[in-house]
Amino acid sequence: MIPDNFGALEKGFSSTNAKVFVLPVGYEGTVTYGKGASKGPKAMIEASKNMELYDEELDSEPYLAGIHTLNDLSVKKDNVEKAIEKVENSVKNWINKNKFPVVLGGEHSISLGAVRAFKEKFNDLSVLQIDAHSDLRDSYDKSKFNHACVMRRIVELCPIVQVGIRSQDISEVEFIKEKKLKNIFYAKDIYDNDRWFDKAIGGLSSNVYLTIDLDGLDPSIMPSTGTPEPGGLSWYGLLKFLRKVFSEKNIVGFDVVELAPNKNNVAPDFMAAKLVYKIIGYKFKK
Ligand SMILES: [Mn+2]
Repeated sequence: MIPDNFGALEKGFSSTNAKVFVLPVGYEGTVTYGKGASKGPKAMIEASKNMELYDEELDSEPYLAGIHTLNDLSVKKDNVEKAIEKVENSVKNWINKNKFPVVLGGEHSISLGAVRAFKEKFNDLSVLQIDAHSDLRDSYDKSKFNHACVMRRIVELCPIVQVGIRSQDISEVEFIKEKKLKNIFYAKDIYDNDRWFDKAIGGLSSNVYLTIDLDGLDPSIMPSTGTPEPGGLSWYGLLKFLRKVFSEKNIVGFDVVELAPNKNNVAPDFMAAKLVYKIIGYKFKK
């Protein structure tokens, strides 16, 4: 019987003594187009069970830090604010126990709960977002907590750096101008070079929460998202950037959201799982 947890780890590495706590949040309530994000966490965990645990880039075995997988946080579909609050309370609980939380989505709106929890603990918190969309609308579909508004709610709490952006509404562009937001790295400017790395990292404070909407990656490699956009980040491009971020900043926790799995193509599920594992490796590499 294969252990049913992230990485299919034996008890010694998956108990509550682990440093990393994986919090699956299969919440999907405000998604506007392609559905299926509620199945994202399960698909990532399933894929992770078939993943090799040695990392050749780091020459290490990231699971040795211990990875504990929690039960999915079940939340009613029609109550996004409740979902955000539940994520906040759960994350707060684990950071107070000195765990490193990894939130698996689910739709992007849940990231707000994690950011609220970290903001309480780290006054200087900033948020690094990988995404095709800037998610800066004030409200959408009559809700201020729609997944298209998540970064607007977050920027009300702390500074943000946005990477991979290539899909916006004019109201978001006006907001960016009005607030003089400087740290938006458009896909069109960054896809073929690394010159932006230092500037992007320079926009972050020392304690950083990382939120990865998988549609930040190119749909040729990550088609399993509700709102795919052409011209996204590459696998190695993203990893190279993240590795530099981890070498210069203290990442306090992260999420990977918006995986809408397609049972006819499991490669994106494996990619999402591997991304989570890579990031755990960057965090805990000796
Ligand atoms: Mn997005």
